[in-house]
Amino acid sequence: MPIQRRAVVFAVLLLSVSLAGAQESMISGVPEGGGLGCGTEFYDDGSQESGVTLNAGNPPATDPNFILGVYFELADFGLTPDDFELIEYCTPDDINFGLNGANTLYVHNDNGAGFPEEPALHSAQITVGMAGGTEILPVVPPVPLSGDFWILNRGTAGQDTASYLLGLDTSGLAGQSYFSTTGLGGVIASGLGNYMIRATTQVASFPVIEVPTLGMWGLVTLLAALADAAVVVLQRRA
Ligand SMILES: [Ca+2]
Repeated sequence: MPIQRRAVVFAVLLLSVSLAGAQESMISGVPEGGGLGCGTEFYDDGSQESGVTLNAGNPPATDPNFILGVYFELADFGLTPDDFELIEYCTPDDINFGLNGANTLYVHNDNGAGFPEEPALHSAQITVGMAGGTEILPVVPPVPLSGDFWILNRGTAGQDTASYLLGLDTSGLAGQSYFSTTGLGGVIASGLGNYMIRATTQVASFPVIEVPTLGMWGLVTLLAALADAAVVVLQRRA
């Protein structure tokens, strides 16, 4: 990266403005197009205007208490509890922020009170920050979802400290994006926009239970066996 550009990026990071909450910050970079065309459940508009991080300039990518996540409520999408499963999730990487690194996304059930609960149902690594394009994360085999759920970008041991970042849609505010600096129980609604994580679900593929077909001779044999058993019982009682 040219020295001037690196300096601009560094300055942008230092000047990041926290608009809501103490440590949720918007960061800026160079848009390189793209657009998020994936997902069946989402709250963003598909175009990434910015990025969001926590503790701008020193994002705690290794601390699991630091969380950027989307709360997916079934009622918003006409989904029925216990009737669907997650097959994929995705996030954009359409802006060059001049930094690049691994982040880890986690899928959690809601605890019924509007907070994600342990344990994570699925996790996958993404690489964001250099406009690498949409990250699509397949879930194989699909994960059954019993109700409202969350997908979180959460600090994870071993990650690059400077890489904690998530795509941000500032075109609206759906109210389903949350951040935390104190773990799962401390999530707070974002005031910056919609964090860009999308889910793809399908109607659950329940396991098929095989019922053996008896046929005529099988049925006769079964009835004969039951009759024998009845005779034995009667003889014992006599
Ligand atoms: Ca947008």
